[in-house]
Amino acid sequence: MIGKDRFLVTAALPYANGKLHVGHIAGAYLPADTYVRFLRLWGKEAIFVCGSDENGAPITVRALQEGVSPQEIVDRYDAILRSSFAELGIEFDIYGRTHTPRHNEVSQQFFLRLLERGYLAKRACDQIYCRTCCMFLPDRYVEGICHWPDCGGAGARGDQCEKCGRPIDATRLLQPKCVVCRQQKRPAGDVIIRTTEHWYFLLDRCADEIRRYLDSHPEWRESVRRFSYGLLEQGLRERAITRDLAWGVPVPLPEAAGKVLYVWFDAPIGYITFTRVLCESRGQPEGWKKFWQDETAGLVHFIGKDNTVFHAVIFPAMLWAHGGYRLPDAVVANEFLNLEGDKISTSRGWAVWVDEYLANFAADPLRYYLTAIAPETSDSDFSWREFQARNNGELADNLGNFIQRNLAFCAKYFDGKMPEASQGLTAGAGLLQEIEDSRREIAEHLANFRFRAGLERLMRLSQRGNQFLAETAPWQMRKRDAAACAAAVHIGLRAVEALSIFMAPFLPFAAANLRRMLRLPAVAPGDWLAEPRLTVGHVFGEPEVLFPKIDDGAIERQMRAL
Ligand code: B3M
Ligand code: ZN
Repeated sequence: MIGKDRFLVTAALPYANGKLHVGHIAGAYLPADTYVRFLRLWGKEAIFVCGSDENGAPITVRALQEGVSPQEIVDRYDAILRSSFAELGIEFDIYGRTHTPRHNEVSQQFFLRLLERGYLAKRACDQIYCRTCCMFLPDRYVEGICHWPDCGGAGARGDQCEKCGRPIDATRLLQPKCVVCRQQKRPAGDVIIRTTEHWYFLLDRCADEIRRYLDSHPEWRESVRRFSYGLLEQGLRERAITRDLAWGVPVPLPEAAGKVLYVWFDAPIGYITFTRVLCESRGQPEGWKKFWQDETAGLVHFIGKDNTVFHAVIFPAMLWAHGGYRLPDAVVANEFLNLEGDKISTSRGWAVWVDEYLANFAADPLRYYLTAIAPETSDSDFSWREFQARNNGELADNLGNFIQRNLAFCAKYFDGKMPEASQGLTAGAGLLQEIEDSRREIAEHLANFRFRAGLERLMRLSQRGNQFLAETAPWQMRKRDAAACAAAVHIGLRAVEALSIFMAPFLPFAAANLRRMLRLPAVAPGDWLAEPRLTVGHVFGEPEVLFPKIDDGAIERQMRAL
């Protein structure tokens, strides 16, 4: 896919009913941002699309809990989400909102097209109704025992079982309970099954196409393929895509008053809405089509694994059933991040919140750590002690140290100017080759969504640089062979320049600081493959500490706050 010229990269739309924690960032947003930054450095056109997921039950129930309007909830959290992403350097080209007239219009058109093409059917159906709340309960707000015979897990929600991950029919949940009542600390609501009518997406009719689609992507991560084929084996079933709720995208049919589109129907369409709004804002109202209708573009979704069913099966089926759309090239799903050995839980407050992290630490150490332990193929664990160790022992003592030593040495003995490079320094030839090997191998890893491996390869280049300094010891060589010393420092600084580019997708803030120290322009599209800019006599800026160490006290305060 890396051969394509332009890319649309999306990250799962976070619900605008809560703050972001490190699990969200590790799950989808950080790898997506790293990937987009790399694509641009590689010389590709890339647009990065995300936005607040503002419709659906998660919002209405939070509003009920707080006794405020859903609009107040989404306004509050949309602002918090935006600032958290910005401060982490997760930079979208558009960060939209789904509770907007424009998104309603795009979603309703999509719905009517499916209806016209015969992929929707109206069905009377039984739904869980809470007589205490006087409302039909959305899936996420019914909880009970999973109805899959080989699971039977407790805590299954009305849409998906947390234990086996399979889709749930809320009316088949065993011992259903109303979550809204529980959260309102009321006695368990009087939950009954009541008949209503909803429109169903005939997903079962898309099974053959979805199988062909999955078969065409053997390169996808095994976890996504296994889960998606598993759903096909169980048999795809039609899914209700409307709800008896006041908050959401109104169903565009006269007989559907009081009903809205199911949030998981409209949310993925948000990727299309936001692409259209972005292209219109750039004076290219038809520009969205070169991403959504043109296979020569790369279309990549970044998600957490609990969103796999919607991104690898249901949304592609919607796009196919609608007609005129191409299907995504890649669905990159990370597994879960745990915290100090336990599952992150917003309800239990067991989380490291992004805004609280940023009040105490810089963004890059978190970006570094979350990439270094990224749950790409299995769950991983955030530990404050390890966070400190990796910042101090790797970012500071390896990468920061190598950069610092070269610039400080150059400032002290070469007047802060890029020294002459004489030939014949074999050790230097090894490091120059290591730079070229890293350029190719890091790119290969990032182009294939292997972010941990890409970062490890970057750190290996820096380690090799530190070894080079130890082997050549320019501070000793200076007295006996000034030319060879100059060559060693020249080559070390070439490695520093290469690192300023290769680290940029992972550590954008440090890369920008380093470029300033090098008196080089900020990294720009295509720099990954560009010729080195540093020439003999280039004047450097003052070296500064790129990665300050984190002391025990700062970590102990965080651990106590958990
Ligand atoms: N907001 C679910 C989630 O945050 C949902 C993602 C929508 S992506 C179209 O896990
Ligand atoms: Zn209730």
